[in-house]
Amino acid sequence: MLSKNIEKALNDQVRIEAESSQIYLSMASWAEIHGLAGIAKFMYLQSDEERAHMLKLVRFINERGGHAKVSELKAPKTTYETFKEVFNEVYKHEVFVSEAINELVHISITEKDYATHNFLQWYVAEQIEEEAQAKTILDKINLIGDDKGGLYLFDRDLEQLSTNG
Ligand code: OFO
Repeated sequence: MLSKNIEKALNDQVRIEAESSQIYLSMASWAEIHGLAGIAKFMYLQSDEERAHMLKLVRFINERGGHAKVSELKAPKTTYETFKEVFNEVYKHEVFVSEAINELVHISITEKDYATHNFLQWYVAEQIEEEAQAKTILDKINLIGDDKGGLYLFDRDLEQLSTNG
């Protein structure tokens, strides 16, 4: 059974994951109308993944005797100056999500809720991966600079990344 405190903290994370999905969906749409098909595909996929993260939390909360709540979401930004700005924001956002997960882990330890603690380990591992991926992509972007040919290849790379995994 979840304590009220943990239930609330998990519900806050439901909202964060839902907002992450909206942010990446908005980035996908921006990339799509700017002819960046690879980036769009990558972002649509990220958006689906974030929704899956949200659903996993919803099911866990309910399974543990809580009530997962679907709440109002903050509207994401709709326009970006450059694709570099997009990925800077992805990286910053993933760091923010990792901090939120860490805080949740901390609460689960203080409350001695080891079932929740165990459940959260999947998110800890996922955040390590997502932060690393965002960082690798940013490093690539910094290598490309303003080179148009580089952007073309980068977009194609992301298309492949979204197809392979
Ligand atoms: Fe939900 O994994 Fe990123 O944010």
